[in-house]
Amino acid sequence: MERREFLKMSAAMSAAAAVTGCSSESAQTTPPVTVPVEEKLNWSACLVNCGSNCPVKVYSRDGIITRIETDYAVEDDYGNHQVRACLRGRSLRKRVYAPDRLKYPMKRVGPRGSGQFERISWDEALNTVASELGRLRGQYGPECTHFTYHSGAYYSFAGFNCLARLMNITGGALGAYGDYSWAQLYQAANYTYGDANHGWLGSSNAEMRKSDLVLLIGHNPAEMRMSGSGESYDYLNIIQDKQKQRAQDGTQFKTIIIDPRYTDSALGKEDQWIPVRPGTDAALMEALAFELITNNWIDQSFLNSHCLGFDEHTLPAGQDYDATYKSYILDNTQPGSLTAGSNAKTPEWASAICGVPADDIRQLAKDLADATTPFVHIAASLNRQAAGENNIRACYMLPILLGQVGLPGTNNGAMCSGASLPIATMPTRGDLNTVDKSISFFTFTQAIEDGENMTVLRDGVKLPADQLDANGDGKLGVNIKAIVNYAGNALINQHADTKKTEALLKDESKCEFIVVIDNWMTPSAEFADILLPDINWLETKDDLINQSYAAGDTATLVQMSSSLEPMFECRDAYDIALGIAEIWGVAGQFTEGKTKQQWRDELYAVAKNATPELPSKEEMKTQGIFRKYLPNGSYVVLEDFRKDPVANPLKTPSGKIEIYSDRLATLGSKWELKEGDVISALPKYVPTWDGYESLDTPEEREKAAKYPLQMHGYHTKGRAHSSYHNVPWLREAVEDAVWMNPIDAQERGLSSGDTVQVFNDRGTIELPVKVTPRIMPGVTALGQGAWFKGAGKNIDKGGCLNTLTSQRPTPISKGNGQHTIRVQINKA
Ligand SMILES: Nc1nc2c(c(=O)[nH]1)N[C@H]1C(S)=C(S)[C@@H](COP(=O)(O)OP(=O)(O)OC[C@H]3O[C@@H](n4cnc5c(=O)[nH]c(N)nc54)[C@H](O)[C@@H]3O)O[C@H]1N2
Ligand SMILES: Nc1nc2c(c(=O)[nH]1)N[C@H]1C(S)=C(S)[C@@H](COP(=O)(O)OP(=O)(O)OC[C@H]3O[C@@H](n4cnc5c(=O)[nH]c(N)nc54)[C@H](O)[C@@H]3O)O[C@H]1N2
Ligand code: SF4
Ligand SMILES: [Mo]
Repeated sequence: MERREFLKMSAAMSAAAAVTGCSSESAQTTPPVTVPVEEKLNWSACLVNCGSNCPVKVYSRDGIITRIETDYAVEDDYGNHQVRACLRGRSLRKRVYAPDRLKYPMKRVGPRGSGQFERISWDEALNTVASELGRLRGQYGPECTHFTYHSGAYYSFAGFNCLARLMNITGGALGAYGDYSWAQLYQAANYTYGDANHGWLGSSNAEMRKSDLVLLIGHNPAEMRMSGSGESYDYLNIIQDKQKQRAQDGTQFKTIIIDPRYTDSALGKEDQWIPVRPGTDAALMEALAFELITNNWIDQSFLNSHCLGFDEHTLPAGQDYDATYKSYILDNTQPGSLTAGSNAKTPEWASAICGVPADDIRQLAKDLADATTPFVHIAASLNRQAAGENNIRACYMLPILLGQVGLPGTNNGAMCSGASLPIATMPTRGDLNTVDKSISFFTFTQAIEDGENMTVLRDGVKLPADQLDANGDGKLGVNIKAIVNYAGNALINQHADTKKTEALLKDESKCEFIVVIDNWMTPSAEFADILLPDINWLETKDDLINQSYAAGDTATLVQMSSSLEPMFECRDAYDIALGIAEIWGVAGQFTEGKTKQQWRDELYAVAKNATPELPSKEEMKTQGIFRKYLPNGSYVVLEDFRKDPVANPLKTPSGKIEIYSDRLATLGSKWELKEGDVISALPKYVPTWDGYESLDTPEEREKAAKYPLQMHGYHTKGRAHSSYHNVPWLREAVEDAVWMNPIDAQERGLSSGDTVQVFNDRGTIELPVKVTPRIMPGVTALGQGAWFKGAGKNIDKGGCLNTLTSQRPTPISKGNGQHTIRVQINKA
């Protein structure tokens, strides 16, 4: 059996090598194989976290993938169009047959992180996991167990939910709130619009069709929403139509992109690119506000009726004019006056910080005021900066000041809503979780180091009310002792400061047990004590998947079937969780007496019930995909609130859009903040650690001089995070190189292709440089997600961006400012 599977894998690898013209080690030793069998087609899906879950057509012979195709079942008419996979999905065959695919359960035999493993049986592996987790959970309580962040496999059935379910029915695990994507954005939304739903997801993409000015602030759909049916497709289709119409009859329409890089979303498709220094958008927004206010381009009646804290007309309780946004922007103390003080947020003031010429700021303000339906889209990239919460709040002010909220063709600044169709997922039984404490996802390394002493007011620990003292403070009281890392590479690669994480994880007295469940030998897998091989997406059968959380305007359901057997000894998460449940004697609770097939049929029935037009399971096996354009129609965010703010109040304490947040004023005065961290009632630009303007301390000034270049990350076409890194086709197609402006390159004597060292106090990476005017001077950028190769070494030649990033949490959400980086770059 095993030998046969090895032969199959070798055959697949040599087939892949024949296509690329490369030879892999195994290809040279492959015996000839006869492949007379009929080719089969199965629909499956790409389950990464890029916001889509594209269907893929998997052709196979005798259980070996022969080729991957994408959807072309319908004519490509927009609205009923093809849902095509991007370059990554199309390379899936290479990913399934990557040489580092995990084949058997393994245990660590060298020091942790050394990558030395030995094959063991599933019995031994599951018994070790069960006994180690049992031992630690018995000794420290279930709250010593932590699931590290994971977004590598969006299964609806045999995925993470099975492991969460196992933990919950046996006491639970330490909670983690927030995520690497949007933690700061959730808080900005929460404090401004009352809940994350009204600031996280905004109007649907289709509303752009009614807009005459689309402003993308750090939004780059062409690279980070690449699905052939996703947001990038909607965006391109809409702007192409609008630009055609403009050429024909002069209809007003403009697209403006604010980004330090000239992205693929631009490339001639934009009307204007405004490069901005990373982390300084808030200063730019304040100058735009200055222009809107002083030219009387604001919507005063909207500000009066729907907002709190703009000026003397909507004073927050107990405050006077000095506390309002208008007073702050104009730096004056006289209600009704437009006289500006010496600290007014003028275009000249902002220009020195954000790098946008003052005249361009004035023109942008005028363009926004002239537009009848401006559509403002702020990307999550701005929230991954040191003052992420304030960046997003500052940008929300544009549509708010203009009163362009809740109306057709507008957006309140949030990321576009994606269409979706309901499906059911494996129930996790969160109701049985006995652990009522949680930490911010980003502070798990701190909780390994010294969770016991992490507090509510300093570290953002969340405790139940009865565990808080009179001041509202309290300690977490436990360290993370056991980690379950499933379908995630955030144990080290995707988390910040890899060298610091490496040192922490290597100390086995701290986190005593780590189980990693993955498909490949990733940097996180190398830190496992027990390593379990999951099956691959293309090997799964009968999972109904929706098109994830950023599907764009076309909702899709995909039926995953397979003619492949799981390779080698791989097992899916359901079987892994059930195996441990059996050892712990809770198999009955885990299965509820149902077989796997019964679970899957039941979950399908729920989806079918919710969408009766969905074909039967059998029909879906051949049809593969079910699509529906705008199933709930186009959506305008805050439409009801706009119509009647009294009848449809927001969930903020005032029921209004809170420009001034009393809750944040309280947090700012009560929480223990690090030097330079600001939590302010009003959205405010503030200098930050490792920002363009350094913090005003001797150490920070010295650091800024030592590391003169700003750097920021971005989500590259070549990967979804670290996923797909091990596909050589993609490494060739999308070079991992640090982008640098010719002015900075000339100063350093660098040309494109030179190998450089990029370094700061946290570490050094080595990789090629790409010299290009597509990035502004003084700023450098690197696609995140390359695999860390710096364990035990001084230089990370893998070029993992997180070797340079900081674990210092952001002020409110205690989240990840991973786009805030300062470096120096020299020729290697
Ligand atoms: N190809 C691909 N697509 C992906 C992913 C992936 O890894 N690969 N990941 C997915 C996930 S989980 C997420 S959360 C999203 C992330 O989506 P985003 O957070 O929007 O993506 P980023 O690429 O980080 O940033 C988008 C753009 O913002 C710019 N930028 C960086 N800092 C600043 C700043 O301070 N101001 C301004 N104005 N612009 C700035 C970058 O140059 C980049 O072009 O992407 C999703 N899509
Ligand atoms: N510097 C910097 N760091 C960042 C970001 C940034 O912009 N800059 N972005 C952050 C963001 S927004 C996010 S969402 C995170 C993403 O961080 P992660 O959620 O860690 O995402 P991936 O790197 O894609 O890792 C997914 C893992 O799942 C594994 N996997 C894939 N399929 C399967 C499967 O079927 N079963 C199992 N068991 N495993 C599987 C992959 O091999 C991989 O190890 O990264 C964050 N890190
Ligand atoms: S990476 Fe995203 S866009 Fe590309 S195929 Fe996979 S799901 Fe689709
Ligand atoms: Mo993300």
